[in-house]
Order: sequence, then structure tokens, then C-alpha cells
Amino acid sequence: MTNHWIDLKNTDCALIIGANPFENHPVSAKWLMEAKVKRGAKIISVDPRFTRTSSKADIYAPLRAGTDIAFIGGMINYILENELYDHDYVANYTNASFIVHDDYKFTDGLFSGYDPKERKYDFSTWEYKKNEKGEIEKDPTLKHPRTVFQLLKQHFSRYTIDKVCEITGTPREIYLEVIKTFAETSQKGKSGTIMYAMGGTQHSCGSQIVRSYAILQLLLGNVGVPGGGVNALRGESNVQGSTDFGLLSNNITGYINSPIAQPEHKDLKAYLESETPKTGFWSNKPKFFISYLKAMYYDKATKDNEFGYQWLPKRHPKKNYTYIGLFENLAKGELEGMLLFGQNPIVGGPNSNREREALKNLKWMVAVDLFMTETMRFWTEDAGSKPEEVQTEVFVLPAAASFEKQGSIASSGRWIQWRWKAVEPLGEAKADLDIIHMLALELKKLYASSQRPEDEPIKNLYWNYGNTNECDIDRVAREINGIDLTTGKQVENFLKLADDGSTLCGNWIYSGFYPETGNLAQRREQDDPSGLGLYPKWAYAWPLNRRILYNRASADPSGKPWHPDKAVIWWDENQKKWVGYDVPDFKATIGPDDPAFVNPFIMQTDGKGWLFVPQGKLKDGPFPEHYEPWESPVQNLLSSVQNNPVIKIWRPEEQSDAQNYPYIAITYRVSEHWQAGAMTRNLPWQAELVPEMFVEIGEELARELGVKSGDEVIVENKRGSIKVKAYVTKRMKPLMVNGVKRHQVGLPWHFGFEGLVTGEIANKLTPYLGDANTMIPEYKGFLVNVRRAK
Ligand SMILES: Nc1nc2c(c(=O)[nH]1)N[C@H]1C(S)=C(S)[C@@H](COP(=O)(O)OP(=O)(O)OC[C@H]3O[C@@H](n4cnc5c(=O)[nH]c(N)nc54)[C@H](O)[C@@H]3O)O[C@H]1N2
Ligand SMILES: Nc1nc2c(c(=O)[nH]1)N[C@H]1C(S)=C(S)[C@@H](COP(=O)(O)OP(=O)(O)OC[C@H]3O[C@@H](n4cnc5c(=O)[nH]c(N)nc54)[C@H](O)[C@@H]3O)O[C@H]1N2
Ligand SMILES: [Mo]
Repeated sequence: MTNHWIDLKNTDCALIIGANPFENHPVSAKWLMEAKVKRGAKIISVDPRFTRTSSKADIYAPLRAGTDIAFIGGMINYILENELYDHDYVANYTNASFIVHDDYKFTDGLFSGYDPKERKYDFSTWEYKKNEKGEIEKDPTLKHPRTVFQLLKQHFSRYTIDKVCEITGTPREIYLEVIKTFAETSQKGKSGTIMYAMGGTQHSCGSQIVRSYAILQLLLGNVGVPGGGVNALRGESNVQGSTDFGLLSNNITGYINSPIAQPEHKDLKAYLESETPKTGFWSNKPKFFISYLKAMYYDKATKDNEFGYQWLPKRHPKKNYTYIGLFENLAKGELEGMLLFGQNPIVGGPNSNREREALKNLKWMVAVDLFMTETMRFWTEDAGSKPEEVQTEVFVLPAAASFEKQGSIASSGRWIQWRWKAVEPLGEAKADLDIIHMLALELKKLYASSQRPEDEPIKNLYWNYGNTNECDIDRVAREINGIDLTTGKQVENFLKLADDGSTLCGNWIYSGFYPETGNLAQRREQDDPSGLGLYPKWAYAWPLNRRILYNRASADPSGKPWHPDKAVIWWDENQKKWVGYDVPDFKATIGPDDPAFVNPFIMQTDGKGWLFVPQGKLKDGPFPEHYEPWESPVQNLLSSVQNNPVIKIWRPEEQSDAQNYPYIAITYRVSEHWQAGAMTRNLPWQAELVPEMFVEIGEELARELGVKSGDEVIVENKRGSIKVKAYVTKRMKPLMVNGVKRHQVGLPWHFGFEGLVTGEIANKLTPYLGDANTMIPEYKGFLVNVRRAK
């Protein structure tokens, strides 16, 4: 989240699109209702299904799954055409005035530089026009036809109200009401938030859907202000922490790209040169990276050996390490073993039948979990396997649950809090950290006397967390925070990190979270001088305890808050610095004489919010463009390019066609269950609340199919077939899409064959393809047929 949970109370309008927070993030409901009741805020829910969130909304807008870019694109167009945007904000704080390269073009669904054979873009024209001195050319009036602003206008001019409603199936009057209501938040003193989660991201255009939210919010001046922002509601408890700590396949900690085995990364110097921008805050990257290497290898990391850079694992330039990529490598027999810490791919991964088959290539699997899961038993008849044909050896280790161990946890709002152990783990269960610790100690012992160069990374790994079976978590936390090696004391924050090997830091964005004295556990003071719910002394928000990211933009170009009700930080001419209620997300001493005074987006090289994304930072285009989901019964009405042309399609032969599979399917969560279900289908009281797998279908489709609630039906496509109960509701209604009635059906994905209640796995039906940037699967918006079971 750019903002945080409590900040929702400051909003004037919440556009909830691609999320169902009243069920999946219920605490948000408390703050949204406070905004609604106390301040008259409006809530908008945009969802193919009428959810419990929709039931609390002022406006509910249905849409066809996977048409979110069209939906937001039409809002952008309307706001530009009718000049409802925040002109001062756009002109000063975004790249609207930048002039784009002469050769950049967009023609019939394709941006310039497309190579159909490679299914890739050449990004060289996705650039700005530069003068002889290499500076970006600009037109502050925004009138030049090649400014980002005019190109944005041109790009979205095709997204008219009529066209959008034909694509999305949203009724016209409702759509107009959504636009007008949300556009009001561009007024000074008002702010609107966008809340999204998996309904927005699990699509072949997922990253561009999120981009469209960012563009809309920048146009309305809603980024950096209380009650505003682009707010990703994260999923698993501490999934925010997991990505902060490099669990994404292309990162080390703190969102720094992990090195690739390629000439540009051949040594530390080359890596830092190619990865460090000259301007913007990321120009500090060498300090963070070298401090990370010191945390990895400590005294073994010296200037002479590139601080151990060569020991750090390198990614293969041609391999795909994302989730589906790994499973496809496994299917090809490239992996021998798998460690699963709290993951249940047979139920949670896409194309479950395919993944179950791939797992059979493993020699061994170690699964660490609270419960017996479907994945641990992928080799059984229950899973559809023939046990005698599977050679995999499966080791099952019991894990301690969250309340049986201590540690830090980060929420979607980037607040890091300490969690104490409440009870001892049952039986032999151990904390994941202790399991990894024991494994590391054992590996180091095994390799201690090895002379092979390839074993150096393990031999030289710094593992200073004690020698017992219990990992010294206090030392882990100190290492993450960072240590000044000349004094042996914790560094105050990442501004104190150095690139000469004199500091060590496990994760630069967390630097400062665990000070020398008075640790995180004591950050529990409930004062909130601003009244905005910032609570600066409660928990620690990365980076630098900033509660609202880009908060420089909460003040106008002269440094005054746009409105006194929403004042966060401001320029103090007497003290010559930025002061206020939040920690400035900005260099506090940059004053009006410095051109950077109007550059709030310090993580970008140019300091501006990007309406246009240059240089292929997003692989599928500088602007979002609507394409149909990979499987769709509808022709793309905006161009002749049917699908996002750069998505990764692993199994093209499995594309299900609309003739045989006419219904649009989405998968979703119910409040009563958690994820792949182990954690709720093993609890009697939860299991009882939703005891059976079902497919949710609207009344009209139910009549057409001749089924009633409780009847057994088959839901099938080219990847699989499942037998489930029909659940007929008023919540799913057919939509008129370009004059044709289209039905959508919904499947919860919480069921499997283990646990107290069992049911078919929805993911037997989901496709194997990845968004061009993140490789997230299209879990929402694929095709199925539904028929009565005989
Ligand atoms: N009770 C409970 N809470 C949870 C979880 C759980 O399993 N159970 N899981 C947690 C996790 S890990 C996560 S990631 C989050 C996910 O949180 P959400 O994203 O809220 O979860 P979903 O229910 O998958 O999807 C949200 C909504 O998106 C809608 N939707 C489907 N397709 C589209 C589309 O194309 N466009 C739009 N606009 N909407 C669409 C669905 O109908 C659904 O109502 O929830 C977390 N919270
Ligand atoms: N069709 C469809 N599929 C989806 C989604 C969707 O919307 N639709 N959503 C996707 C999303 S957003 C997510 S996050 C994934 C989730 O997919 P998974 O991560 O596979 O799902 P979970 O059920 O959350 O699995 C977590 C396991 O961790 C165990 N566990 C809990 N606490 C601990 C602990 O402290 N230590 C250890 N070692 N284990 C623990 C639980 O018992 C459980 O078995 O699924 C994805 N799959
Ligand atoms: Mo998630």
C-alpha cells in the first residue's frame, strides 16, 4: 500500500476494484465504515459478482472479468475530455510535460517495436526526446502534441463510454455514476483511494491493470495524500514481509535485482554500473548492495574479493524462475528436489493436474507445514495418481504456527510489528526459522572441509545465530537492521549505510526498524498528533518510518499543504526544512531554490509520477491497453490484437474455445475459508460453515441449464473436469457484452481431498500462462462449460 489501513478513514471515496475487502480484509471495513459514517465518504465496488463489499457500497458496478483496463481507461478518457483532472498536480508532479521520442507509435493494438516472432518489444522508441545536452525535452503547457499528456489523451480517446460499456458489460448509467463520483476527488481537500488485490492482478494484463490505477490516481492528484493512494491489499499474513525479503524470484532483499549470469553482471563493478541509476534515490544502491554482501559473508567479504559477489547465486539468463516456470522445469526433469515451506501447489497452483504430474519427477520433497496437505499426498489415489508409479520420497516436517513462535510481521501498510510466542508448539513442531537454522548449521558442517570452489558460498556464508537448535532471532533482527562494523553498534537507518564494507545490512528498507536500544516490541505508543491515524510511534513503517509514501505530493508546488484538513508535511521557511506529522518521503532539506523541490517521486530517476512508462520497465507497453483474457468468448473491440501480445503461454494447446466452453469463470475466496484450505478445512467450526465445494451460477443460467441449488454439475474445460454442487444466487447476473448476453460463473478455490471437509480442486481448470511482467497466472477470466451431472 502507498498508504495504510487506518488511513482509509481519511478517504472521500474508495474505489474498490478487483478486491472484496469486507470478506478478505475485514479490518479495512472498520476504517471504510468510519469514513462513510463520519465523513460521508462514498464506497464503490466494481466486481463481476455482487459481494459483501458490494452490499455496503454506495455504487455497485458489475463488469466482465478481465476487462478492468477498459473500465479504468474509460474513466481516464472521461476525466481528460472533461478536464476533471488536477491540473497543478499533473503539470508539476508527473511526466505529463515530457516530450516523447519521434518514433514512438501506437497502431491498432501494438506499440512500436513489436517482434511477432519473438513475441517481444524492442523498447528503443519508448523513450523521451532529448536535446543535444541529453536532457529530456519538455513543454510545461502540456500542449505540444508529442507530450506524454497529449499522447495519453490520444491513447485513451478510443475508450469512449459506449465502447467501454460494450466491452465490460457494465450498464451505462452506473458506469457514468462511478466516473463522476470518483472524479470529484480531484478537488482540493478531497482524496480518493483505489483498493485492489487479486481481482485486479490475476490476469494476463495484471501489471497494466495496476498501471491504469496509478494513472487515474495521478490525474486526480490522489497519490501522496491521506485517504488516497494505490493500495494493494496483500494476502497471506506477512506476504508483504516475504516480498520485502526477496522471496520474489528476481530479487534479493529490499527489491534489488539479483544478479544474472550475463556479461553486464560479470563482476561487482559491472553489476553496480548496470543496475545503479545516476539520479533519484536508487543512486544509493551500491551502499545497500555491498552492505547486503557484508551481511551474507561478513569478514570473508573484502574489497579484494568483490565483497564475495562471485559467491552470490546468479540467475540463468534464459531460465524462468517464476512459479509456473519452476513447475515447467520440473516437468522437463530439471529439478531433483523441492523444499516446500507452507505451500500447497496442488490446490493453490494453476493447472493442478499438470502440476501433480510434474511433481512425479522429484526424487525427494520436504514439506514443512502445520497440516497434512494435498501436495504431500500428490502420489496417492486420492490425488488421481498410481502410487506404484511414483518414486518420490516425501519428508514431512511439522511447523509451528504463527502464535507458537516469535518474530516480526509486516502488514500491507508496511507496518512492521513484533509478535510474541503465545504458546509452545505442539509435539515436535518447530518454527520455520529454527528448521532453516538447523539445516544451515548441518550443511556448513558437511562442507567444512571441502576444497571445491563451488562449495565456497556455503563455507563462507556468515551464520552467526548461535549453535543450538534455536536460532537467535534477536541477532537475525540486528543483522537485518544493519550494523556499523567500526563501532559494532546498530546503524540508525539506511542513510548511514556505506559502500566500502564498513557497514552490514540484511535488508536496507528495514534499516532502522530494530534500534540499538528500545527494540521494536516497545514501539507501542498510541499518540496521533495529526488525527489522521499516522501513529508514528506504533510499529515501524518502512522506509524510515514513513506512513504515507510520496507524501511530498500532499503539499502544493510551493510546499504548502493542498488543504489544511489533509496536511501531512510542509516546507518550513524558518527552519529551512520539511516538517509535519509524517517522516518526509523526500530529502528534508530540499528547498524552493532546488529544481528537485517539485520532484516527489524520489524512487524514479526523474522524480516524477509516470503516466508514460519509458524504457520497457513494463514489457507490454508504456500505456495500458485493453486486450481480451487469453480465453474469451468475445472479439477485442478496441483493436485487431486479441490477447496481450507478449504474455508467456506455456501450453497453447490447452486454450479452451468458446464454442465448447461458453462460460466465463472466475475463482475467488470466501470469508469462511483460508486459501488452499488446510488451515480452515481442518478446523471443525470453520469446516462446518462452508462444508462443500460449489460453483456459483446466476438464476438465469441455472434456468437455462435446468439446475437448482444443490444439484450436482460438471464444470470442465481442456485442462480438467470437476464435479461440484451448483449454488444458484442472485449475485451473478448475465451481462450484455456487445449486444450478446454472457454468463459468468464463480468457483471458490479452497477445496481439496485432505482435511475434515473435502471437495474438488478448482485449479484443475485454470490456465498455464503468465502476465508479461510478473508471470502471475490468469486465475480469473478463463472459459468453462457447466452441465448437469448424470
Ligand atoms: N477469508 C479469507 N481472506 C483472505 C484469503 C482467504 O483465503 N480467505 N486470502 C488472502 C490472500 S493470500 C489474498 S491474495 C487476498 C485476496 O483478496 P481478494 O483479491 O479480495 O480475493 P478474491 O476473492 O480472490 O478476489 C476478489 C474479488 O475479485 C473479483 N473478481 C474476479 N475477477 C475479476 C475481474 O476481472 N475484475 C474485477 N474488478 N474483479 C474481479 C471476485 O469476484 C472477488 O470478489 O485475500 C486474503 N484474505
Ligand atoms: N484459482 C486460484 N488459485 C489461487 C488464487 C486464486 O485467487 N485463485 N490465489 C493465489 C494466491 S493470492 C496465493 S497467496 C496462493 C496461496 O497458495 P498456498 O500458499 O499454497 O496456500 P495456503 O493454503 O495459504 O498454504 C499455506 C500452507 O502453509 C501452512 N502454514 C501456515 N502457517 C505456517 C507456518 O508458520 N509455517 C509453515 N511452514 N507452514 C504454515 C498452512 O497449513 C498451509 O497448508 O494461491 C494462489 N492460488
Ligand atoms: Mo495471496
